[in-house]
Amino acid sequence: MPTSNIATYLCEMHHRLSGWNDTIAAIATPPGIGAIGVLRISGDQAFPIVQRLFSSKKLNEQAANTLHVGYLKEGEDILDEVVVSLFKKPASYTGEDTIEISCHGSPYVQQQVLDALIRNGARMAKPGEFTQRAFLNKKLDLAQAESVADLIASNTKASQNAAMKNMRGGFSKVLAELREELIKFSSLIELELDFSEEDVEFADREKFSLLIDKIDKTVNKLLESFKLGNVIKNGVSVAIVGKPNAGKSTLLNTLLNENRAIVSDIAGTTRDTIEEVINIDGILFRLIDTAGIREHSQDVIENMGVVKSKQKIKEADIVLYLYDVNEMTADELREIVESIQQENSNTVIVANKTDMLNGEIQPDIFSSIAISAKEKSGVDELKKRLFRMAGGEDVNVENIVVTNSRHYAALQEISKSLNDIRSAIANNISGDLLSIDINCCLHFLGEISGEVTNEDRLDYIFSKFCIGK
Ligand SMILES: Nc1nc2c(ncn2[C@@H]2O[C@H](COP(=O)(O)OP(=O)(O)OP(=O)(O)O)[C@@H](O)[C@H]2O)c(=O)[nH]1
Ligand SMILES: [Mg+2]
Repeated sequence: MPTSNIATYLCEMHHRLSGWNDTIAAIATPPGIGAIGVLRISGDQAFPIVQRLFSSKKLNEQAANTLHVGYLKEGEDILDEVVVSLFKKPASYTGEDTIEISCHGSPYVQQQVLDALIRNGARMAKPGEFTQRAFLNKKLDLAQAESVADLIASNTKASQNAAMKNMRGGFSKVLAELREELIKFSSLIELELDFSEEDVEFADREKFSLLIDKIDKTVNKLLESFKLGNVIKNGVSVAIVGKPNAGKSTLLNTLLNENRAIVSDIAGTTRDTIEEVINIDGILFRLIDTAGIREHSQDVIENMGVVKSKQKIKEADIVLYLYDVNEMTADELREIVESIQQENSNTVIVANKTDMLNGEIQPDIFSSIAISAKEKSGVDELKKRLFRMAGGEDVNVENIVVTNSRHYAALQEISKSLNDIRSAIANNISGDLLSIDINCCLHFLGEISGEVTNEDRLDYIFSKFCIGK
């Protein structure tokens, strides 16, 4: 057998052993009772398997993308009255023949239908296996497939937007195009190696440098967008800190619009930290109400709370320092804010209880915001400030945003290899060494779209999906 045939044979064997030729089935709708439940079946045997249960029409004679009502029967047992939707390869989500069965939404009925499909030759799908097949059949690249999971998990307008843009091609397409251009140069440089004795240059170094700059610019923009991507995907943590009785818990309640935390005029009311989430214009903020900061408390438990608050200052994305306008001198405020900013420079200073102001408000040293947590005044301005500090203004711009840490890590590697290529060109390094740097860059570019990957890695990525997707 010629080597190429052996390779094809081995590849096919491998696919067969790892189950890629199986026809897979799963319940695609979430567990529990619903109006309808949808099952999916995909693979070469999808039509014959469903045909054995659905006798009223010849399914393979029906046009693609059509719906058919009928009974699903196993022998004389009627499983359910269903609607089947037919998709023929390659024009389906997975790129294979696929049928979706909409049945009544009882978990029992859905399980019966799934069992019948499996008895008739389908295999239970693994998490993400439908999307993994879509990837292997080149319906989506890897970054696009991953955004399918992000889209399913999205819980705000901003995260839905970012996932949708990436799913529809987003940056992986741009990177794939740049990769193609780089491959061309790489092969020219490798060609030079074959003619090394003649000292020829097939790859125009000037054009090559321009391409490297172009890739670098794109990659840097994407790297920068990750900060916002993280905000969109994971939200922003805000530690509300201040002295006992400053009104921290009152502010938390006001921002949440509900009485979540206990408020009292006894200093030291909040003992432990309380966390709640609010959505400001599409971004999620995790508000953390802490125990008041004071240096020496007699109460051991309260002291533990205070230690925790200090830790929260370090960990939080934003520190909101709240003080009582009537209980603070300008000097003391300066001293406290400076010590907080040593731990975390992303702070917003908020003067509270302005409804009770006697005397003057502190001169505006830290562009602080004046509010009354109790009377709910100044709160909109505070929300706007938090939104701005989180970079929220860039959310709705049409820019593509990197939200996935796997992509971020690969982009960092690309950036490093671009620097290596640059210095190799600048130092007139020999072609074979330059080739190594280029291959490194190509490798990481390919990792994002999934052109370069190994199977374990793929299995890991898709295992984080839900079953049925
Ligand atoms: N007048 C006025 N009183 C307020 C305002 N905000 C809070 N208070 C009062 O201040 C007292 C303390 O409020 P809390 O919200 O419990 O203060 P805290 O900072 O959480 O206090 P600890 O949990 O003890 O650290 C309560 O009596 C609140 O009603 C405000 O804007 N104006
Ligand atoms: Mg409190």
